[in-house]
Amino acid sequence: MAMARADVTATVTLSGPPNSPDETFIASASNCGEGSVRHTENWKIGPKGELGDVVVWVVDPKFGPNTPAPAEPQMTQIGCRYDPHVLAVVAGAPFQVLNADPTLHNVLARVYTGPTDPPGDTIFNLGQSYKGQLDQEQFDAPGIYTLNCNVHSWMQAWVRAFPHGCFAVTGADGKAALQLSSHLLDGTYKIDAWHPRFAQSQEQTIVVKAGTAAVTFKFEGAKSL
Ligand SMILES: [Cu+2]
Repeated sequence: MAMARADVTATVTLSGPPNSPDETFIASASNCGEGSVRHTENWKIGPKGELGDVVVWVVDPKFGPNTPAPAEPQMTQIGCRYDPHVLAVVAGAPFQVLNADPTLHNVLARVYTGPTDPPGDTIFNLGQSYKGQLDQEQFDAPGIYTLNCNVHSWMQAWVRAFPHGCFAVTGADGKAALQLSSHLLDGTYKIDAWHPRFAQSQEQTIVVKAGTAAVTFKFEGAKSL
């Protein structure tokens, strides 16, 4: 009997306190559906250090036949925040952008050039004026991009675009199952993880058998931006 194929799964934890913990601030905004007391969204850390908003991907995946196209992701503006805070997409493939607020947002997408440099080229600047407005956008090149809204200065999200669909983003439980990974050919792969508050590569090696492997990443708070 053939062994059932499962996903490549990742578990990500943070050890020690981060260098830039979240802070509370007052936002002046109407029709945002939330109070004016807000907090920055740098960290999603669980009780045991489970780290959310971490993008995990196979570096150079080799897929078997009949591998389906990955699901089309969506970025939602809700409560004058981006949901999710960190999104992964396939370069050259469309993703959806939804305004779920009864107010004007614009989505300014720029190239992320590093923690100390100003943002790079503008990729698109999408105005969304009404609740329910749904548009499609895409990033043609793999890379890291930031989204900002000029109406609500605190709104920020990250989008990481890949040349393939074998990636996932950890939830609040620090866990992720990489989409399409059950279609990987057996073999040895590099796998990496990225969180917006870290500059270092976390690359390690996994051996995938029957589409399955489990990997653990540990980020150190002391090395965070
Ligand atoms: Cu906005």
